[in-house]
This record gives sequence, C-alpha cells and structure tokens, in this order.
Amino acid sequence: MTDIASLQSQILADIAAAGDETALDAVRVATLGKKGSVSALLATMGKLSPEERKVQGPLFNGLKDAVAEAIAVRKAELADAALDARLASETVDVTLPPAPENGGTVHPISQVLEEITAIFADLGFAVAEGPDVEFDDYNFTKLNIPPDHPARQMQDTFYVSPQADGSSHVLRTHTSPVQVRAMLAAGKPPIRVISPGRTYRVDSDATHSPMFHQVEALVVDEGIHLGHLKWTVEEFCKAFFEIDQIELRARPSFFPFTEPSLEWDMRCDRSVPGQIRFGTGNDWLELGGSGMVHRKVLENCGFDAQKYTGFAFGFGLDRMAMLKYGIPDIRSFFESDLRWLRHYGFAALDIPTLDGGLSK
Ligand code: FA5
Repeated sequence: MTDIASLQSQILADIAAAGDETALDAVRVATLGKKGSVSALLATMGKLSPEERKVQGPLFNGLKDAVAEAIAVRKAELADAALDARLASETVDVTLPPAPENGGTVHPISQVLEEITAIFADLGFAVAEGPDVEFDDYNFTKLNIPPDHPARQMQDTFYVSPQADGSSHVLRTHTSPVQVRAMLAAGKPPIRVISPGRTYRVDSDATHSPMFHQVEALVVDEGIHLGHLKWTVEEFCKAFFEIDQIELRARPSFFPFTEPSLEWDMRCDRSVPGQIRFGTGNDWLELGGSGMVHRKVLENCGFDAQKYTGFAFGFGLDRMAMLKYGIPDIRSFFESDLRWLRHYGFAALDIPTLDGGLSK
C-alpha cells in the first residue's frame, strides 16, 4: 500500500515536471506502456490469491486511473501553453500597410464602395451609416410599410427573435432605413447623404445573393424635384462607368416610401457575347429604384412635408460591380476563392479618386 502511494506520488511528480509533449509521452510509456511500471504491477494481479486480488485490485486500478488522468490533464495544459506561445510569436500587426508582393488584393466590392464614395464626395454628399440588424420600425414602418401591409412581401425578410424589451428587429432588407436614421439624426434639412452597405434577403441564384450590397442616396431640402434626381443619377453613372455619353431611361415603379417612384435603366450593347458597351445599342440595364421621398416618410421623421421635399435612390452595388468589371455570377463575390480574388481584385495601394482615375 505504501509502495503504491509512493509510486503514485513519484509518477505524478514526473508528469508535472514534463516540460513538453515528448517528455510527457516518455512518462506515459514508462508507466502505462507495455513494459511500464504501472502495467507491470497490473500484470502481477494474475498471480495473487482471490483475497489478495480483492484488496490489491482496486489499488492497482486506482493508480492506473490516477496516472492516466494526470497525463491527460498535463497534455491539455501543455497544448494550451504551446498554443499561447504560438499565438504570441505569430501576432500580426494589422495596422501595417499591406505587402503587395504577398498577392493580397482589394475585393471588387470594397473597390466599388470606395469608387462610389469618391464620386458622391465630389458631389457634396456625406456618408451615413446604419446597423445590419435594424429595427423593424426603421426598415419598414417609418418607411410607410406598416405591419401586415402587403408591401412587406416585396422583400423576403430574415427576421430576428423579438428582444426582451419587446422591440423587433430584422436583418435590413435594403439600405433605405438609413434614410430614417439620417433624417432623425439631422433633425432638419438640408440633408445630402449616401449610405453604402450590406443588406439581406432570402434569395439566392446567379444574380441574387442572400447577403448583398446597396448604395442609398438621400437629398432633402426646400425645392428638391425630379430634375435633381435625374441629374444626380446621370452624373453618378457617368462617373462610375467612366464614360462621357450615357443614356438613361426611367420607368414608373412602386415603392411605399417614394411617390412618384421610378426605376432606372441604362442603354447598353450586349450584341457581342461576353462584352457590354454603355451609351449605345438596343439593350437596357436595370440600375435600381428611386423616387421622391413620400410625404408620410418625411412626417414620420418629424419633417414638415409642406415645406420640404426630397429624392432617394437605392442601387444594387454588387450588380454594378458585376457590370463594370465583367463578373458573371454574384455568388463568386462571397466564396473567398483566392484565385478569383487575384483575378478580379485590385492593387491594395490604388485608392480610387476622381482625378487620379477610379479603377486604374
Ligand atoms: C429597394 O431595395 C429600394 N429600397 C430602393 C429604393 C431606395 C427605392 C430609395 C426608392 C428610393 P429593390 O428591392 O428594387 O429596391 O432593390 C434595389 C436593387 O438591389 C435592385 O435593383 C438590385 O440591383 C439589388 N438587389 C435586390 N435584391 C438583390 C439580391 N438578392 N442580390 C443582389 N442584389 C439585389
């Protein structure tokens, strides 16, 4: 009994002293291995009388279990320590500038986001932001889409479980709730903002992704009219597609938060397979929706709709990137395929500017 107790404390001390996995494995082999000290003790059981076995059996097995458990615990400790040491030695300073020789590229969506921000900054627009998990109230109700209104079915929504305080949230289905946020934050006109960002809908095929990007524009002031909307969309498209001549077509549409509502198409030529040319041809490319901000939306945000008017539009950013850079399938944006990123990505240090060139 004393022998077993002293053997156990010796083995446990050896286990605790093992400084790495190799040393620990040596202790394991020397104790629990085929010729190990604990295995040798267990092997003597066969030679014991049944009475002796009754007494010694539990002691031998207790020793074996204690050693096995101590080895497992020490192994986990050593693994944790090894991971900590590796994490400490492999830290990456994310504030360092990128190393182009490593082949990292800017994702086309980030590039397009920068391009659009540069274009609108030049037109005097600020950038407004909103969260991806949005109040149902901002995503729908304040935008003149009350609960149970059939217009909610226009966008297949990802709903989030109701919160403890009773508020309900959704993954925002469009960037239009940022209109609400911008108006509530400003309190009064003038407002001139864009809001690019992620949006979510239950949707997936070559031109629809469950997570995609939109860019919203909102202008509210005295005397804003459809002419301002048309001019802004035109200037934006010319700058974005980097061509002087474009032809836009407005189609009547419906959005509960704009009145009147228009959708914009751009003339293009797709007669040569695999190519698209803008400003010429007999085809039309859909850009997105727009309209004059509905008076109820202005009033919901505390604005005097007798005095102020506004326009807004929301275009699909991924679709615009696909058109500009000839990317055929929207899903490839989000597959993290390095070969794809090297092909379609942009040099990390080429910041888009209007005078330096947007996509050069
Ligand atoms: C809207 O989302 C409106 N909020 C736009 C708007 C803003 C109208 C301001 C008036 C005033 P719509 O559901 O049509 O509208 O989406 C706008 C654009 O988002 C579409 O033209 C399309 O380019 C893009 N889009 C919509 N769903 C997806 C999707 N699942 N994947 C990729 N792009 C999408």
